[in-house]
Amino acid sequence: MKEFQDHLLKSKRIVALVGAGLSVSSGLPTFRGSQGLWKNFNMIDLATPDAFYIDPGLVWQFYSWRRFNALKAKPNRGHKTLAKLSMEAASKNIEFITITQNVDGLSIRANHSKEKLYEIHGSLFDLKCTSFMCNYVDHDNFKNPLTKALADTEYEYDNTKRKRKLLDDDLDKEPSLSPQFKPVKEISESELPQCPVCKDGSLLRPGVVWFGESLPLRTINAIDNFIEYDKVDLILVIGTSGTVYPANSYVDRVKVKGGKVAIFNTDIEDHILNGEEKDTWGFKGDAAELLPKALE
Ligand code: BV8
Repeated sequence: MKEFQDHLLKSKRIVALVGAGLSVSSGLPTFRGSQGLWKNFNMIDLATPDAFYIDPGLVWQFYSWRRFNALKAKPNRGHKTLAKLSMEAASKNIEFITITQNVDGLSIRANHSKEKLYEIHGSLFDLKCTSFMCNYVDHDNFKNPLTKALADTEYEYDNTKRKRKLLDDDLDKEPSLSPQFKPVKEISESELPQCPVCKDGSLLRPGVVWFGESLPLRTINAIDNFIEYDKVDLILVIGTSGTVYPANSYVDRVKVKGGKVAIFNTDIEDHILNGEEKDTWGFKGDAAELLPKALE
């Protein structure tokens, strides 16, 4: 940790790349560790335009369940540490940004500086019209449930059992949770969130980036500029499996320009933990516990 902290103190340009693991301590499930958690569906299979086209009622129940749990969740010490760094960076003459793949809104609620936070996959609390002719977007809509029919998706994601297992090696095994969900039910389009502007009553959809959809260009350009403009001294890779493109491309882009990497994850390969990976530190554990120790 000392070598890392020495480098941190010298770093003038830092990027934090955040994934679902940062929100685990706030009680929210990851994508990878939660296969089949949501009513025997793979969450990845629900985060696609096709899934929404085929069964908007099912996808809206999935997102209503995630909105409910994200609203119930509280930012943890990991979110707050990054937020504090974002607020203090300028006074320490540090250029800092957080790139989050998470859509749970917890970084903003932790008072992270808005202009230094890039929610590259959007937010559960943004809604947008599905009609090509309409550009209606509703930001920061925390109404819960969004419609009467979606009220039944207020399930508790009961991860108390997981908490005890948080650092166990069997984290990747199927969570031994009995699904706490009522059966997914048929919901007609008329009972789903509708665009208030469109005359033809188009559906609203969650303002997130689904698999197969491109990320907001403005966001991508801003991140590219930050990474390419000048050498990033350090990228903090926090609670992410690195499976999703283009988020996962940022680590190599920093490394190839001479930046160093610090990984905070409950699941880290031995060669990284043993310091065998060049310019890479690995800190195994819960990001909510590790970040305050490492960064404050
Ligand atoms: C794009 C929003 C191009 C929705 C998300 C093959 C087929 C089809 C597509 C592709 C393909 N190959 C590549 C692609 C592209 C695809 C992709 O990467 N697919 C992957 C699955 C292979 N990418 C895209 O489609 C992207 N778009 O490429 O556009 C394009 C260009 C022009 C025109 C059209 C298209 C869009 C990707 C965005 C998808 N949307 N989210 C929603 O959230 O519902 S991504 C989604 O996955 C979430 O954001 C989530 O964050 C992410 C999963 O990643 P992680 O955050 O890393 O989460 P994960 O569960 O995987 O890992 C958790 C980690 O935490 C683990 O390592 C675990 O060990 C660790 N952990 C657990 N507990 C803790 C912890 N760490 C610390 N502390 C703890 N306590």
